[in-house]
Amino acid sequence: MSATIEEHIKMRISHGFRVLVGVVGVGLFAGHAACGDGTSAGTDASTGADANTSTDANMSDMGHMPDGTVNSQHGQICKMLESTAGKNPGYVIPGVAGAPRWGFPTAPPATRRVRKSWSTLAEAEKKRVVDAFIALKRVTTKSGDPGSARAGYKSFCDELGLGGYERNLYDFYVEAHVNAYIAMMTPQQGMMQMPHKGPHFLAWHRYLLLRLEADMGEAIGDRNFALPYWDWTDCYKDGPSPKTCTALFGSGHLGSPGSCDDATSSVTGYLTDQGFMVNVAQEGRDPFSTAGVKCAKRPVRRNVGCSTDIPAGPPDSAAINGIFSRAVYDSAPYDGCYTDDAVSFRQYLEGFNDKDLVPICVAAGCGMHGRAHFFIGGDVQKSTAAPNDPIFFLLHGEVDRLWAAWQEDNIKSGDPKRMVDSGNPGYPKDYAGPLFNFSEVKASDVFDLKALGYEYDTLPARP
Ligand SMILES: [Cu+2]
Repeated sequence: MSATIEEHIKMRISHGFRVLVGVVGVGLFAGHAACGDGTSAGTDASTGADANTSTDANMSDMGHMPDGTVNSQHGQICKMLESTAGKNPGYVIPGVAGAPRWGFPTAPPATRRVRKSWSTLAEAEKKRVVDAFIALKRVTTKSGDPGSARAGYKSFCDELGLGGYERNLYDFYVEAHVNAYIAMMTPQQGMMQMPHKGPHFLAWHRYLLLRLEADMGEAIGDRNFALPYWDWTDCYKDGPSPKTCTALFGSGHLGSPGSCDDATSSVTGYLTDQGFMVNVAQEGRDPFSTAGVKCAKRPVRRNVGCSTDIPAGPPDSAAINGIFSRAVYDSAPYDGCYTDDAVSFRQYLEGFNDKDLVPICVAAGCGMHGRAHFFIGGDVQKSTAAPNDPIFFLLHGEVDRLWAAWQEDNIKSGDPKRMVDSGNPGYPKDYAGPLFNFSEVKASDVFDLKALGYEYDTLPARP
């Protein structure tokens, strides 16, 4: 079994990545040999009565698997990658190669933008943030707004003949995120460039937010606009196993948390009332192909607190504390299949769990960032088009903030080994290279957030 998988992976990697395979070959194939072990356990059918939910989970953003052990997880994630081998030689790239560095300061900024916790904003400030998201939907190639030229990206909807929509600066981010999955493990995106399940996870999303933040600021005419973040621990104000998060939702801004009665529960409230609609989504079993791309207008979907196969609530402070004991940024084989007691910071924060978390969280992908996605449900959980819900960007603001805190600790430690690459000890230097779809930026360009002109109002207390 593992030999077959290795052949598939080799096929996907193809000639363009032979050098890369040479460098990380041992780790890469060690990882996928282990995937074979998990696959042979054949647990993907053992999802029981919860089959529908499980199918949704299989195609989710996090590669979460609903049942069983780490080994079955390990097998299924790799199995999905295997199933895509050779299928998508001609996906489209929605980005613009060589595009300007959105959001990058041209000189050291005199003042830094301060990203604040969503729950500390006044109602009017929350509304203004939502207005900025809505404004991006209105920046089209024809609108003539500043930045409208950047809305001229290639869209899956056009390329696949599914009917177009008016391309705009918001849906660029949705398409870029879908594309990040479809291109996984292709010649265009080797393992070390994967925006998910690899070392670039944090850098790629940091850059995505940086660009979006600059676009939002431009759209509302405020160059100092700072994107707020969702402090996951705020939801525990609702109780020890929160089923909702009153700190996050509101009919006057982000809208309703949705309902558990309906898997396609639509967001109601200001966001939807102002005409914020999904234009391009991804549904279906295979997040690594274009087969599940859907192009139809509809409201955002949410099912907050409805997932039953993870602990209730987003990551709590105990879970968050766990990341600060991870001394190494990332470790071989640098993938989402890897599980080890010494799991790296990136793997832990992305949500591929250490074995010691199995009892509370049996599935790789339901820890940390993955768990937050599951808590929101709907578009954020069930699709690679997770950025369709603006909450996605607040969620990733928290991920970025936790990385910032971890970086600060490692820089402060004074240990020269820990200071390598601006506080990313263990960062695989050979892979600090260009980001997928944004080749104008290297991962190492975004390591130092202060040089990028922003900071967080607070960093979490460390254990
Ligand atoms: Cu993502």
